[in-house]
Amino acid sequence: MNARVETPETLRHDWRREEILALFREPFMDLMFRAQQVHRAHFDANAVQISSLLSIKTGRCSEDCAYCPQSVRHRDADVEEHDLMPLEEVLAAARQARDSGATRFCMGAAWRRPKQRDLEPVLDMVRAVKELGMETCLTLGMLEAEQVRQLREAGLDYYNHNLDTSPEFYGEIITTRTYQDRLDTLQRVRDAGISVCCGGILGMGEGQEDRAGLLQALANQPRHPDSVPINMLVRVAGTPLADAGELDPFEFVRTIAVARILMPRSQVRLSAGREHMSDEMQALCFLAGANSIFYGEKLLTTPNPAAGRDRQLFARLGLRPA
Ligand code: SAM
Ligand code: DTB
Ligand code: SF4
Repeated sequence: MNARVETPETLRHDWRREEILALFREPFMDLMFRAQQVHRAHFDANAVQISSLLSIKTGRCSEDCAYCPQSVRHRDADVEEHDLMPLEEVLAAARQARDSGATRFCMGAAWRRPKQRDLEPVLDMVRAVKELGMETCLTLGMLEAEQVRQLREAGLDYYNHNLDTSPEFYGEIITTRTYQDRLDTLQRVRDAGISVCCGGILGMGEGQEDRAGLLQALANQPRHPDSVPINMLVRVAGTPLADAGELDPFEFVRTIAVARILMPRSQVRLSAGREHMSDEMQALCFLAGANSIFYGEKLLTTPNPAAGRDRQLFARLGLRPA
């Protein structure tokens, strides 16, 4: 095994697919060891950053993302639709998240791209959540440069926009916007100096090639995303992926480990899908280099582990909120 620890000076943006696949094919123990070495060179291995999520506008989205219960095309998916929430309700949720230990508050809206009249109240939310002393994150779909500028001015810390999967598999999952559309929004966000949160979803029927392709696309951007959410597909009834086959849990853990090795200084977030993971599986993900989670009993529209279960897990593993 060729275990060279990555240092900031050797952050790479030229990963080849074959090199990444070679990492995926390493014996599990070797891969985990290497990921731990990289992880410990850059982070406190016992600290996990905690983010909390709120869906500020739910459902009736015009996009056709096959995994998503919020698409207007997936009428059989059961979500509680609502327009943009009032500021006071958002603030109450943020306060509660802060008081239970979250340091970042992530607000998501089911839009293809926000209109100007949508964005203005969201700017107020960013300002108000920052005043609570929390980091702010938004995920609103595609953005124009002027919108990014306004978000920057309001003090937004992070923008989440996922690549979701490899360029090759992408067309199987979404047809209403292109991979390049997503890369363009990410570039605008990066250029404005807002931290980028960008990751993907596993277990959508993609192959290992595609998981490697997703990580390649993430790592080979001009800067590694500051935060990399790795979601396990939540199979929601009424969506085209409701019956997707289960991904081998070890393959999920391997993907986290490879993400850690490729993007040594990024926060790798064990995101959606924890509700159906055992504590042992989550511990393996942390061992592979995941160092962030979503905390609180709801993601956007689907359940997340209850706060009590997470507190217990942290205590049993000796993990600390970062
Ligand atoms: N509409 C915006 C967008 O797509 O950019 C923001 C909200 S969207 C729900 C945020 C992300 O949640 C998606 O990019 C996708 O990666 C993730 N997501 C949505 N549904 C999911 C599911 N069923 N399982 C896992 N992740 C999911
Ligand atoms: C991300 O990568 N995962 C979060 C967040 N970014 C916005 C969303 C997960 C959503 C899971 C399905 C749902 O609850 O609707
Ligand atoms: Fe809309 Fe986002 Fe869901 Fe796609 S993932 S359907 S863009 S809310």
